[in-house]
Parts: sequence; C-alpha cells; structure tokens
Amino acid sequence: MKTWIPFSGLSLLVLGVIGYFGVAMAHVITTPTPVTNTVTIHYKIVGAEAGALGSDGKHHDTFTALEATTVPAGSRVTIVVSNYDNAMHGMAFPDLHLAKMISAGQDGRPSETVFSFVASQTGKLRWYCPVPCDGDNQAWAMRADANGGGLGQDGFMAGYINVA
Ligand SMILES: [Cu+2]
Repeated sequence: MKTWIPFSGLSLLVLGVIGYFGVAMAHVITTPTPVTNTVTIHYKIVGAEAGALGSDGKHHDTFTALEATTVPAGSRVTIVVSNYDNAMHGMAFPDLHLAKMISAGQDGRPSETVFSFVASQTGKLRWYCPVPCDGDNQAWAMRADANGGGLGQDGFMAGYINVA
C-alpha cells in the first residue's frame, strides 16, 4: 500500500491545483452570466508573403478581423478563423483563461476553427497568438509591442475584442 505523505511537494502541488479549480468553479457557479446577444466574428490569417507591412518594413503573418470587433456585454461571441497560412497559429485570451489552437491551411485551402465564449464584462479583451510563428521574420509578429499588453504585435498576431 502506498502511503500518502501529507506535505510533500507533490501533495502541495495537487492541493494547489484542486484549490485553484475549486475557486475558479465557485466563481463560475456563483456568477452566472445571462447571454443577451450573439455575435460572430470571422478572422482570416495569411502568411508573411500576403501579410501586412510591419513597422520594420517587412511583411508578417497577419490576422485580419472581417467584422467589427466591438460587441455588447453579455454577448456569446463565436469566433470563426480561416487560416490560409500553411502554419499553425492560435488565439489566447488571458482574461478568459482561454487558448485555442488553429491548425495550418494546406495549399491555399484554409483550415477553419470555431469556438465561442461569453463576453460578460465591459472592457478590452486582448488576445494574442501563442504558437511560434512569423518564422520568415524572426518571429517579429509574436513579440510584445509598444502597448505592453503581453505577447504579440497588435494588428498582426494580437488584437482586441472591445466589450462595450
Ligand atoms: Cu501566430
């Protein structure tokens, strides 16, 4: 029989993880968000060869939103991403503890990734691509930009959804 060692590093880690999710679950249970609206925002990803021009004078891997990115608070937001780049990308929303991987397109045919979340609180929801990319240009598009909002250059591998 294996003996439980009360205060080993592992048991503290396990308790910590349980505690974290316990608090997170309690938050979810005690603050239900009424969904009052639904919004779909399409994004298109292209590789550097077709991407936007950066402040460094080079073209980079680029996300483009095809609809307005301001949504009313209480919206269920569905994100649909068409990735024409033959490389993986992703969208991470730190404020939502949400990260979604986006598979590579192939031979000009885009992959499609769909996910959704509820935008419950007003404010700017920043997202960035957490997948190593923009390899043609030393990952410039992944670097934290002057806004200091975390990884990613806004307008390339980072952006915002404004919850108003
Ligand atoms: Cu990326």
